[in-house]
Amino acid sequence: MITIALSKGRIFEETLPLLKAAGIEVLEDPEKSRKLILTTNQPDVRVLVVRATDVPTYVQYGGADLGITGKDTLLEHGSQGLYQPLDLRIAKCRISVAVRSDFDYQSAVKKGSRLTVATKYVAISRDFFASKGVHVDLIKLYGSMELAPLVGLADAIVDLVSTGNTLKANHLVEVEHIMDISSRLVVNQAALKLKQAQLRPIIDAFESAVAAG
Ligand code: PRT
Ligand code: MG
Repeated sequence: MITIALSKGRIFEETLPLLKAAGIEVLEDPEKSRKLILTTNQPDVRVLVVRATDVPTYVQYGGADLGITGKDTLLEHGSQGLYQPLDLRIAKCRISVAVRSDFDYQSAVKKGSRLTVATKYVAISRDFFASKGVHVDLIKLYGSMELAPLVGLADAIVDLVSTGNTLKANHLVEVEHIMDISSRLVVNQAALKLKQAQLRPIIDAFESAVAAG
C-alpha cells in the first residue's frame, strides 16, 4: 500500500493533475466527503486528508509514504527524516513582511527600533530578521495575521501573499519579500528504500509532469 498525505484546498486541487500523470485518480471529493482516507483508482494507493501543517509530520513518522507541502510549512517544521526530491511548482506564492500603510518601516529599521512581528512563521521570521540585524519580538498566531497591525497587536506581519488582495483590503503594504514559495514533494526516507519499486514510478511521473509544465 502507498499512502499519500495531502491537504484540502489549493494543494489538493493543484496536485490532481500530477497524480493523473502518475495514473492515479482520487475517487472521492474531500470538499464533499467527510472521509479522511480517500480511495483511488489504484487499489494499492490511498490519499490521507490532513491539515496542511501536519503533512510533514505524517510523512516523517511514516503515517504516509509521500506528501505534498508548501516550502513555508517545511521550513517551519524542519526536514528531519524527509527526502525532498522535487519542487512541484504548484501553489506558488511569496512570503513577505507587511505593515500598515501609515507605518514607516524603513525608518523604524534604520533607527534600530525593536519591532513587534505577528506571524504563523516564527522560524522563517527569526532567521530573516536576524540576517538583517533587526531586533524583533515575535508573536505566534495561527491565522488571520492581517488583523494584528490593525488593532495594534504588532507593527508588522510575516505572511504568505499571492495576489496581494488580502493585504490591500486591510490597508497593509508589503515592505520586504522574504522568499518565493511553492509546494514540494516529500518522501519518508525509510519508505523510499523499502517501497522503491512502487514509489519510483510515482516520483518519476511527477517529475516528467512538472518538466512538461
Ligand atoms: O487553512 P488552514 O489553516 O487549514 O491551513 P493552511 O492555511 O496552512 O493551508 P492552505 O491550504 O490555506 O495553504 C496551503 C499552502 O498553500 C501554504 O502552506 C502555501 O504553501 C500555499 N499557498 C499558496 C498559500 C497561498 N498561496 C495564499 N495565498 N497559502 C495561503 N495563502 C493565503 C495568504 O496568506 C492570504 O492570507 O491566502 C490569503 C490570500 O492571499 P492573496 O494575496 O491572494 O490575497
Ligand atoms: Mg489557509
